[in-house]
Amino acid sequence: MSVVTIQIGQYGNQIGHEFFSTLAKELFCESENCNDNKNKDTENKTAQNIKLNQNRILKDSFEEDGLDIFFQNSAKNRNSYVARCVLIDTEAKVVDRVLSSSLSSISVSSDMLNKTWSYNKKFKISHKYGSGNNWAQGFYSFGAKVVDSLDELIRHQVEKCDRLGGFLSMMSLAGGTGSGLGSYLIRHLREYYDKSAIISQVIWPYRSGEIAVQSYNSILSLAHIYEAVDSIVAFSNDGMQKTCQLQLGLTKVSLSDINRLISMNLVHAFLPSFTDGLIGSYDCLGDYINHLTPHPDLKMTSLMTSPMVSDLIRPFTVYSWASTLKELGRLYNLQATPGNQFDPEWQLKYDGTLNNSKAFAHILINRGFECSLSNNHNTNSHNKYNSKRNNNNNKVAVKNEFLKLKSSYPIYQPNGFLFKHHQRPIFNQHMSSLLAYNDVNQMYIVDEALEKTCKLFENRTYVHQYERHGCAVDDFVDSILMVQQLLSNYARL
Ligand SMILES: Nc1nc2c(ncn2[C@@H]2O[C@H](COP(=O)(O)OP(=O)(O)OP(=O)(O)O)[C@@H](O)[C@H]2O)c(=O)[nH]1
Ligand SMILES: [Mg+2]
Repeated sequence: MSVVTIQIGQYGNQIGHEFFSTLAKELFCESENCNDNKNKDTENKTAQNIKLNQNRILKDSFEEDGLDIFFQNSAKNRNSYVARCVLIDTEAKVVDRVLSSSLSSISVSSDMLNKTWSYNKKFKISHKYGSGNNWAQGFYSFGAKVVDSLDELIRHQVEKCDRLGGFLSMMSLAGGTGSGLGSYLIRHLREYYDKSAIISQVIWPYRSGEIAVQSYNSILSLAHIYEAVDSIVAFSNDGMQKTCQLQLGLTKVSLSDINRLISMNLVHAFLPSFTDGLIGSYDCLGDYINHLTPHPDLKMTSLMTSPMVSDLIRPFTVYSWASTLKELGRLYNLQATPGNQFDPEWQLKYDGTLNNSKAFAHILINRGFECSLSNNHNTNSHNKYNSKRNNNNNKVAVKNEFLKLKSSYPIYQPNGFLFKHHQRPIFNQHMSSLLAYNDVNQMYIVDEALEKTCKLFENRTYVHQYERHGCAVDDFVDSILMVQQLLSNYARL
């Protein structure tokens, strides 16, 4: 099941590049963590060899599957991979930079096995000038202009997939191209690929106004993509900045730091993982959508990962499932509880306004040694290896922390908490956990953007700039109503 990624606008292209680089680093690398030497002394040589072979098979299929989802093997060189991706921006600068940096990312180190990745230059569309942070310019002026060429490129990428697992689009909500042209394209995609999965990864702007009309753009794009996509995976620049400070200990946070963190979350979420007791091929977007956003009214999701440690202290960090899951629970509760530290003003403003005590669904993914909850379901090769490796202490720790995490947050639907795992460690960490959640937490950002939009719109501030590109006052009214409905859907949880 392969996924075609579509990078739109500055954010879309920058995060897309970081995402593919993180994937490549992970999948090209002979992870030393895969070769578990820890129990050397207690096991005889034959057992060790069996284990090493099992690890190798497991690792190979993980890497093969992971690569096949997001990359195509180059016909000329089997060590070189081409991202299954279409790149679009209305100005050439960012796309060109991203294209050239992927071409120069040729690895020479032995642990990367001399594998390389790049974009295919033919799959880019760019123009001279951007959309000037104007959603209407991206949607109305550029949308119709570029949609046919885009269609063609996307169709070509789809034809290169043995089986299409869906589309992953990446864009900001606040700019003009990503939000405007991106919304146009996503609606168009839905018309042509009505049965395919579409996940849109978006970034909320910094709250303290980078762009005067950012709330307009955010509300217009959210309203225009909501129906067309299956899930929205959203991060906010403020939230990620705080996470960089809290988890990575950074004092000065750049957009690159934020992008690196977002990419790690996405890679954790979409690389292969298994559900106990389920046999079958892995469908990264489908599995996410089926569990987290099966309801058409509730599609807002986000991700968090633990442990997130800086490269500097990673080699000196001692990992355990108990501490990893405990940390995840702590971070989640920090974010979920009114009075969270991610945004202190939220407490003052929203305490009690929204019913922020409920989630619709969660997915927990554990990656690394002895990560499974059970050893009873030998239904696929992964579990078979895993069960042999499970040591009781770790299993108990995983189970205890898992149950705590599960019960710390009431979930609306029965069986709303899905547990997934894969024994292959990632990010050079023996163990790591990701929580994907569909809950009311993000609603404070939506609510705030809506409030700002309504304030501006009351006096028709800046509206003429949108009308110039064919955006009617009714577009604003419909979008505001749509987002109000979205808020009330979550408030009912
Ligand atoms: N995290 C992160 N945010 C970014 C990045 N680039 C832009 N943004 C955010 O995206 C918003 C602006 O959107 P852009 O993606 O720059 O706009 P665009 O889609 O290129 O549209 P135009 O430039 O108006 O044509 C702001 O909220 C920025 O903070 C990035 O690399 N990382
Ligand atoms: Mg731009």
